Amino acid sequence: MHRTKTRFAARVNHVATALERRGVRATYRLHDRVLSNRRSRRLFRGDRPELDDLQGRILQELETEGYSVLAFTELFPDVGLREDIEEQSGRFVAETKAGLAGDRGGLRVRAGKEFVVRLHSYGVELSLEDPWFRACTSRRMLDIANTYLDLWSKLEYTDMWYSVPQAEEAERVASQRWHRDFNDRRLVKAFLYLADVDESMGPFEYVPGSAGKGPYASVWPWKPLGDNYPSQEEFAERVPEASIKTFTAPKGTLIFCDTAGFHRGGLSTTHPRVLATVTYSSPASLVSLTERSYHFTGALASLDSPTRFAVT
Ligand SMILES: O=C(O)CCC(=O)C(=O)O
Repeated sequence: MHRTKTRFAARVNHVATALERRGVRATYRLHDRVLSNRRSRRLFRGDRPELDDLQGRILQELETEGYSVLAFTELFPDVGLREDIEEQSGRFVAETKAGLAGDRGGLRVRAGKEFVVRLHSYGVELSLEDPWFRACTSRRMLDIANTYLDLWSKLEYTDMWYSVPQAEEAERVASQRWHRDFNDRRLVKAFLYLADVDESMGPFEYVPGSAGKGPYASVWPWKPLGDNYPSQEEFAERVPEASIKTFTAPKGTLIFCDTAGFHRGGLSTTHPRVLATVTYSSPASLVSLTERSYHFTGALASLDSPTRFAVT
């Protein structure tokens, strides 16, 4: 009897989940094609930013390859901002090391991704006092994301990550495995390395041409709530190793990437990999697939319209 009831409950649960997934997909498509994103595209096209040569190059590389790499100081020659971010990262690293050496109680980790300690995680209050957030909300970054997405985007997620070194024989889990991000069919992430990252430290890796209309876009193509983590064995059969870009790079490297394309990283077996990250996605994503990681507590009136749109 108990067995029958349990099986019945499992079936009900399965049907409910399937219906819910269908509902989420329909909501995403409706907001992408008609509701949220249409307005957001109109807002962007009515006030298109002028990109300088460097921003133009980043955009072009995002379009053709799905990524662009540069030194943070190329985009932000302001020494003060770089120093503030370094100081912020230094504090985060020191606190994380102390936490890892102690009872680990105060460390921010998410279930299933315990190998990454986060500065903020979700539900944090942020303002322009936060140096990395200041960079992410700057028009230097936002105009690139908005132009690539062809709409006023939402700054959905921002954080610093400390990837804790794992045992040599550790299996890849979660985002250490090849996947497409579930967030949106087209999105912009940026990663700022806050430590030199070598081959042993789980460098970010990407398959150029796996986003947009690239040659690998049709390999397990992006779909809302789609098959984002294919079998890694099948992945290796369909995506030759020669086509993978591995980002071993010095501290201060900034990587822009459309992570709707295939990527992985973060399995360090030697030193902690420390980076800052940000995600810009469409309003449709925020309505249906994702959750903003922070609450903006600064003065909204002091922000220009695209920035205010991005943080609210
Ligand atoms: O940690 C990495 O290098 C991969 C990150 C990732 O998969 C993501 O941000 O979606």
